[in-house]
Amino acid sequence: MILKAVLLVTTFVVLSANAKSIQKGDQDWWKHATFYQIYPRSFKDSNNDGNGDLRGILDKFSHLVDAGVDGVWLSPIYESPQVDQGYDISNYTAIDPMYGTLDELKELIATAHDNGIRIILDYVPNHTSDQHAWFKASENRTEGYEDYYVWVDGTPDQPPNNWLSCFRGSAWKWSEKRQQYYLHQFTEQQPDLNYRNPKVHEEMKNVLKYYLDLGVDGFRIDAVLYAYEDEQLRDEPRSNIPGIAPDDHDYLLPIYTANLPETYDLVYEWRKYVDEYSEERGLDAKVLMTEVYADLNETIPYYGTRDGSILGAHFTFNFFLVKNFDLNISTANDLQRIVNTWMNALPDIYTSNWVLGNHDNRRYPTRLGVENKDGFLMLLTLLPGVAVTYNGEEFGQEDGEVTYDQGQDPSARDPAIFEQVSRDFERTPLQWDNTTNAGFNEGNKTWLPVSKKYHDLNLASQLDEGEISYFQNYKALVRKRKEDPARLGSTDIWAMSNDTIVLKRSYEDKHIVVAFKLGWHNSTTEETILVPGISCENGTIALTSADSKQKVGDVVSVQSLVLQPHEGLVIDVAC
Ligand SMILES: *[C@@H]1O[C@H](CO)[C@@H](O)[C@H](O)[C@H]1NC(C)=O
Ligand SMILES: *[C@@H]1O[C@H](CO)[C@@H](O)[C@H](O)[C@H]1NC(C)=O
Ligand SMILES: *[C@@H]1O[C@H](CO)[C@@H](O)[C@H](O)[C@H]1NC(C)=O
Ligand SMILES: *[C@@H]1O[C@H](CO)[C@@H](O)[C@H](O)[C@H]1NC(C)=O
Ligand SMILES: *[C@@H]1O[C@H](CO)[C@@H](O)[C@H](O)[C@H]1NC(C)=O
Ligand SMILES: *[C@@H]1O[C@H](CO)[C@@H](O)[C@H](O)[C@H]1NC(C)=O
Ligand SMILES: *[C@@H]1O[C@H](CO)[C@@H](O)[C@H](O)[C@H]1NC(C)=O
Ligand SMILES: *[C@@H]1O[C@H](CO)[C@@H](O)[C@H](O)[C@H]1NC(C)=O
Ligand SMILES: *[C@@H]1O[C@H](CO)[C@@H](O)[C@H](O)[C@H]1NC(C)=O
Ligand SMILES: CC(=O)N[C@H]1CO[C@H](CO)[C@@H](O)[C@@H]1O
Ligand SMILES: [Ca+2]
Ligand SMILES: [Ca+2]
Repeated sequence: MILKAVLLVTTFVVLSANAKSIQKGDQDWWKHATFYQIYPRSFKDSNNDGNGDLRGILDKFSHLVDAGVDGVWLSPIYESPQVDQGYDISNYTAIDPMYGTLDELKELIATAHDNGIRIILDYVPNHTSDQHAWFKASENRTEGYEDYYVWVDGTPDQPPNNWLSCFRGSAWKWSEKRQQYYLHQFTEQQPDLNYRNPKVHEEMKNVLKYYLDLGVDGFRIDAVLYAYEDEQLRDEPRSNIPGIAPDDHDYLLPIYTANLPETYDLVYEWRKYVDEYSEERGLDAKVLMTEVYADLNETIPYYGTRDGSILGAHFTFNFFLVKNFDLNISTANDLQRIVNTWMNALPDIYTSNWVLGNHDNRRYPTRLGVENKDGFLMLLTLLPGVAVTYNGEEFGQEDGEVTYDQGQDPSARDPAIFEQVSRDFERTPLQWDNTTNAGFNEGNKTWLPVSKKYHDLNLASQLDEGEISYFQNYKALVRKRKEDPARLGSTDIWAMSNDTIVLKRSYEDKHIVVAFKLGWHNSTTEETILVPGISCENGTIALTSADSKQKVGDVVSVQSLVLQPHEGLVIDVAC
């Protein structure tokens, strides 16, 4: 006990050296924030059981302070049988013992706030675990719980309709006990809650309140587009995408199981709830960010407006750089188009946001080319609005190596689809240093294998502030985001050729220019560009990609700027 107390004091002292505790009264704190997603199971394992945990996050908290992020979003830490890595929750208001205790969560919130960092929790409203007390009671037809889930009559061999689970096969599971089918849009251990029941709305608001009372600063809302389904249970039409197996979710067009109009209203209801909560108590805004993979025209309404005020999410994740950009076929023109399409669809009152990776997608250095990773980081951080970092991205971690036998992702339990579908590659443990298990723990086991790349690719090797490294660039870019042109400036983006993209952020007479020559069309030759829209001749190099020949502080001509393949430059211009 005494030892523990000493350790806590030490931690506090070390961190408070950098302390910039939260400025209360800043309602707009989130509008230009850098959010950092922690996937807790892979972050840091403090007790050598192979799984990352809350104590591990506390042990590494000084790294988040050093990185300079404004907010941390934790993927689920709640009690769960872990069928879908914690996205199958058996009790929303209990912490899974694998991750630690409620006291540790409280300590994490306090530590974060002492260091000026906000804490966002994951909120998983579409479904619970089949081990949740509500589901057990509902399956049992216990009074009051009968309609907590989507129950439909049928016979064991005839599901109610053709709907498919996101994780393959019918979305319906027969319950022997209740002699009815229940709906599950993910695994069969994840029964869908019934949002046509007002009691479910109450219960789920109580979950929000529970964590708001603990002082969290907002929620990332998981898979919300699946909240409602067609009441008439109509069959969905074929998508007619070639080569898709009949049990694959993409075999059908999800017109009756995703993005129903009621889903938007649900988000607006939660927004009202968190706004009222903070207004009544005189607190800073509590932020809602929604996870929706959909067409632009179905994504933007999650923000929602009426009479000039925003009704819905503070922002809904912009996944278009993740989903619509393919290293093999896309050009700088495509990149420009993806950025402009999003910006043009977004009314000025909405806050933009940019994402290159998360726990559901291949890590972007792997996806977009290891040599391109600095350039993409420059774009991600200097485009307007919120920037989101998936843990490990800040030091350039790449996908790990995972075999089928080592795989853990329930959506990929079939060797034929493993490589293509599994999300295990982006979930391997964080590579802290070049010690055993990359410093993730000291034990023999890890829940997913540590990537063999860790000997060369780890955070510790990038901590020297005097050397150009990916992490030093990350820190510098997070700081640069606070400068006027990045925070408030206008945005222009141009494709100069198939390979080269220029982003210009301008505020009064100050400009921040990102010039980036992507290297994927086998371009081996340098390219000379003229940065558009700038009247003076010279700028000063603020940052370079790792193997650039340019030096920070050098003066370069923006009228005739030479770029090498894969080179990314950030240039300050004043005129
Ligand atoms: C969830 O866990 C908390 C804390 O252990 C407990 O108080 C509560 O009754 C549980 N709720 C349900 C629905 O099981
Ligand atoms: C199941 O229902 C019976 C009868 O209504 C009730 O006595 C029992 O407590 C219920 N069990 C659960 C787990 O809800
Ligand atoms: C969104 O646009 C697509 C075409 O890109 C169209 O098929 C669809 O009906 C539109 N959806 C809505 C809700 O307007
Ligand atoms: C891109 O090309 C590489 C090499 O030609 C290939 O291995 C990879 O599967 C391709 N990726 C996609 C998404 O088509
Ligand atoms: C690793 O495994 C070996 C052999 O099973 C055991 O002797 C050793 O104590 C383990 N080390 C740790 C840190 O768990
Ligand atoms: C990492 O550690 C291994 C073994 O301890 C050593 O052989 C290797 O040179 C180290 N790599 C780097 C880049 O320091
Ligand atoms: C640019 O890309 C397009 C389409 O990928 C291709 O047709 C064209 O030849 C390329 N232009 C140059 C100059 O490489
Ligand atoms: C790049 O060059 C390699 C080897 O010269 C060739 O196999 C490949 O098709 C080229 N890729 C593109 C996109 O031109
Ligand atoms: C631009 O920089 C070059 C090289 O440092 C210098 O010779 C030139 O005078 C500068 N031009 C202007 C307009 O300052
Ligand atoms: C893209 C996606 O499906 N993200 C999450 C949605 O919810 C399911 C089930 O909760 C998770 O497995 C996914 O990670
Ligand atoms: Ca652990
Ligand atoms: Ca649902």
